[in-house]
Amino acid sequence: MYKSIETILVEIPTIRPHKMAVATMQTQTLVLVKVVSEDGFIGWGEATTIGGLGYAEESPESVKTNIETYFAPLLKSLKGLNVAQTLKAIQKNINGNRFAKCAIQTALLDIQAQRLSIPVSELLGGRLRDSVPVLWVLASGDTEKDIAEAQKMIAAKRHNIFKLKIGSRAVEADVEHVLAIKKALGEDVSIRVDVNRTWSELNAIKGIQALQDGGVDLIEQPCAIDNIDAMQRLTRRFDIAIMADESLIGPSSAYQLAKRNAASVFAVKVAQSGGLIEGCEVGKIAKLAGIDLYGGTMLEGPIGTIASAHAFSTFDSLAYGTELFGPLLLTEEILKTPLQYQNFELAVPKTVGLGIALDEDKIDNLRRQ
Ligand code: MUC
Ligand code: MG
Repeated sequence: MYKSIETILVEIPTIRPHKMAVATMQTQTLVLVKVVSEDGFIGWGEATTIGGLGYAEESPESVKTNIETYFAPLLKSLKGLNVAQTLKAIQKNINGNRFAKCAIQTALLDIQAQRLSIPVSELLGGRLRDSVPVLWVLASGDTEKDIAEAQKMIAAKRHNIFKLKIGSRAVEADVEHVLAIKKALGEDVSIRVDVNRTWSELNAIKGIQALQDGGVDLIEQPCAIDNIDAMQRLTRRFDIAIMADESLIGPSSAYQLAKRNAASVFAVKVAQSGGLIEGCEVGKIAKLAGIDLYGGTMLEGPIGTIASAHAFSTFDSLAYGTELFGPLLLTEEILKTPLQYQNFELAVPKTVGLGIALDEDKIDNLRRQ
């Protein structure tokens, strides 16, 4: 059924240093997976992460090794199965490795959607929208530079919602930085913050109170990944939206977080969920629990970004929009036609499969040797 599975690491410098509490990125390593089926279709998937092992449990190198050593031989050995049965066989034979599983699943769905002449969104239950709102992340590390960057984005109609990466300075310094940006951009511009799990619960109470009073709209992952009790208490204590990001790793954890009222918003990431299908399952759990949705990113390049957009286009409500800006942070384009960002939104292609065409010469030039 599948005759070749190739994992390619591509190194692309970012347009500026991207400073987060978990890592400062100057280059992003895209993890691209190309699958060729025996009936002649080519499917692409992506398993990009942030900061090596700084963010999640899989690194670009572990994904490549595990796909080559375990996923590829398994896929080549499976005969006569449909996509659902193939994914089931992967689940049965391979534990963990959500990013690698997401990349392989994306490529198989890309192939199947091409075979059926439909966009990937239609395999996932069907799109409810043809574009998704996209915010921008301010992470230069400098307040004045961030304000200037945001003003440029608003003027160009690229983004009008901003997320600020905080958590590496003292709470007071972070609050001062965020509120200066909020004041400069004005009432109508939504400001959210991502603490990337660095606050203790006491620091969180102090920081969230000040940010809520200052007009910030959302606090992302204030406390440690496993500190669900703190997330629950903060969600109950404050009116401001508290969003789970790193604590949310697929449908079972979505169920646990929902059951414990440990977030008012879920940041759905297809790689963290273990695939596009599982990302949609997280969306369903949120819907049933009355939790709002936000489309997250692992700062993927265009493949993971558009795959996520296909999944998020099927969500009933996407109350907090998305952060699918990954390709815009990179200095090189690996598509023959870039993704379409306009009027503060990203278009979800209507053509078959993922609806993108890779520039394989460019990929060859950028690949890690
Ligand atoms: C994260 O924690 O949300 C998403 C956007 C960004 O700048 O960093 C990522 C990771
Ligand atoms: Mg986050």
